[in-house]
Amino acid sequence: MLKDRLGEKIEAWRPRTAALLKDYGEVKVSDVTMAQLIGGMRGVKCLVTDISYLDPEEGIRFRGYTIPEVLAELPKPPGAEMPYVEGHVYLLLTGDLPTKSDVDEVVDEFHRRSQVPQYVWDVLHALPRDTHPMAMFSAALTSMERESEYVKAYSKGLGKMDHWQPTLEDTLTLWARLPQIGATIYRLKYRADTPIEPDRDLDFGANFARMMGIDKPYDDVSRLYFILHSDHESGNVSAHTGHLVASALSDVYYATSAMVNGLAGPLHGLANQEVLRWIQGVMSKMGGEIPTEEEMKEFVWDTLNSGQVIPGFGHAVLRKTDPRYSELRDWCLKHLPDDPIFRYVDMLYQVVPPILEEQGKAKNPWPNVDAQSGVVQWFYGVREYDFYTVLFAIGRSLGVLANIVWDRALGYPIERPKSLTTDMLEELAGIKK
Ligand code: NMX
Ligand code: MLT
Repeated sequence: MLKDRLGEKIEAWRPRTAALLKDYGEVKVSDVTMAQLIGGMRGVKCLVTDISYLDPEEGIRFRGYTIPEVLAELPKPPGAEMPYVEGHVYLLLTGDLPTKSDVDEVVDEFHRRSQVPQYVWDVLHALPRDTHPMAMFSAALTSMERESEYVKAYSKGLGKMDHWQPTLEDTLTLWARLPQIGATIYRLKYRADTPIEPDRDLDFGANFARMMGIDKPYDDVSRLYFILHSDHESGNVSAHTGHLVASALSDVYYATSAMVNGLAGPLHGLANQEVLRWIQGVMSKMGGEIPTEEEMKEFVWDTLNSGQVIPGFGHAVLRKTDPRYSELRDWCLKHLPDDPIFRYVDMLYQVVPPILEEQGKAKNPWPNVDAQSGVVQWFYGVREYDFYTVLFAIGRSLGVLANIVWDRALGYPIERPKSLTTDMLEELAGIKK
């Protein structure tokens, strides 16, 4: 059983955290400079997670496995190119590669918990039809807060060491419902409110594709997409927000909704919609023609000179092409090499990095995942690009909630860093007495 396996892992892990805290609590991990304080805490080592680690040169590893390793090692549904999302969930939670029967158990768990309450659909219908899909998604999640098993257990008096158990309950229920909530928002907003019921024989990715109303290989696209976006260590806005909110012992419905709100910013997850919006702008100026490299360079410079960022490029930690970008590019090269939008995206890969280098501001001129993810969705018929960040959010919830379960298991306290005033900084700098 997943819960028993996780329980064993947690029991074995706790003494490690306890020893670090008790015997090595004074060991210095990081210094903080003035620039880091004012500059978004870039590079300050102040969070702990074992779910994933981001190396600036190599990219993300999930539980120690690179993206190609994860895609190769996790069990796959019969005939599928991409692994079960449920297997990835097992890996994120336990740190172990699952067997096929481990995966089957998670598939069953999700089916058992997947019934979305009617009031969620009522909430979504009550919102104005031009509400952004991320706001709809966030509202749907918050509305389910009344279901929290954690809140019920806490109000009865829950020992600190047991907090992870009802948190896991809530987590599994929330994960099980996300594909239907996401797909139903899509069908409500862009397909004349024609929701498609889930099929309880299908896995997470295939069910999502079915409920979106899109044929194969969109099931594999969905599996790939959710796995790639699942986690990016803990400092990014969505992961950090989820962790921060949960540290107040807010339940996972609140924490996930908050995570979604953070992901909805254009410098973070919303960049995937911005990439397609930017490309569409260029296409309409070009009358649908593919620009020459020289013309594309002009569009890029125009954007930069008007003070905007080039969406999908740059990163706070990465210093190379994002391996998630490379994985999606490989998918495009295999399945849609001649797609006109892919040709735009690929031309941007050639054109943008040297321009960002010449401009000399961005520390990383290379593309991130968002530069390459929208084109895949577009190709399979999801052309309403303001929906793309919901897909990111479904994926990101996998890592964020796995982290929250472990935060509770290891008893991490409420997060509360210290702030200083500008006067104090000027005193530290010696400018002011
Ligand atoms: N286009 C133009 N300018 C850029 C870009 C870009 N793609 N990336 C960084 N810069 C600028 C940045 O705005 C800053 O300018 P200023 O000094 O005038 O404020 C300067 O370069 C230094 O920024 P960095 O230290 O390189 O980047 P930072 O760590 O602050 O921010 C991002 C990282 C990802 C927010 C930034 O690269 C960016 O805005 N990229 C475009 C938006 C994007 O693709 N976001 C998605 C990130 C991935 N995700 O999914 O979340
Ligand atoms: C992410 O996946 O969260 C983004 O690449 C942003 C980040 O890691 O800073």
